[in-house]
Amino acid sequence: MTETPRTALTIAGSDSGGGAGIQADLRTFFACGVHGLVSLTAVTVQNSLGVQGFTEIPAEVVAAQIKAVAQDMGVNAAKTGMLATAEIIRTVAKTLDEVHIGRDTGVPFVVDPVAASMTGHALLREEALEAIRTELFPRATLITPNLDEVKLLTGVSVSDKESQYAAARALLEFGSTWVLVKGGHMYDDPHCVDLLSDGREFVELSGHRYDTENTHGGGDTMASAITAALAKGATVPDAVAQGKEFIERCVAEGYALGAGVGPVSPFWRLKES
Ligand code: PXL
Repeated sequence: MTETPRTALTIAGSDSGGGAGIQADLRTFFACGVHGLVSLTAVTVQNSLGVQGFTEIPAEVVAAQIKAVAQDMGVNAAKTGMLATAEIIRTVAKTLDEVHIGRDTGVPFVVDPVAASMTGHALLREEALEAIRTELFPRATLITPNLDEVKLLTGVSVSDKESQYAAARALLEFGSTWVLVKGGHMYDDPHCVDLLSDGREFVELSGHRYDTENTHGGGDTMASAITAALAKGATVPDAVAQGKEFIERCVAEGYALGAGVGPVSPFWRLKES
């Protein structure tokens, strides 16, 4: 009989263009060999040129999806992406406690604090930032902000190594076990250096910077690859190292689709296996 794979749950929004959101999460989970479970939070209307708008799913339906899959199928690791509203964030936090997912439960929980699309369209109502800080970060095994999200969440503008370390320390104050401050948006750095820390250990992960336009869904893909590795039992530093290696290949193999920004691609993993 076929062995049942480990499971990873994504709590996130849909991207009609198929490159970010739950679509990025599910294709990454598939490429990484874990079974993807979904709690849908919002439906965005978008293509390669940008987000035209979104509608959120009622908070009780977000909670019901989490409970339905957690109680029957079991969750080995979970992540959040676009959460849209403060009400959804508060409901997700309460529901994760009920089904025993989070930093103190043995089921790792990754928070990717998605605030806006790459083209700058808000994917989170402004008042919801505080709920991310107070409701989600204290429950998180790992948080994975990019530099725009770091600025929104802490006020720290990261421009060099020193400010990246300061941002990591400031973010850990909100209560996650680990923080990954992604340096990819420091465009004058020829490398993409991400900083991982739990407050004691500081690990710099350096990657190649590719000259490409096609980076849509990059953050979601990296967080999902990390979540998949955690679902398979990796430690946080090992899972992040695996996620970094994975996203680098996905960026290298991003493709043009539509007139705007194309998606990163996990297809290389399927060709290799
Ligand atoms: O990449 C961030 C993101 C997450 N989730 C959804 C998105 C986007 C970016 O556009 O549309 C649904």
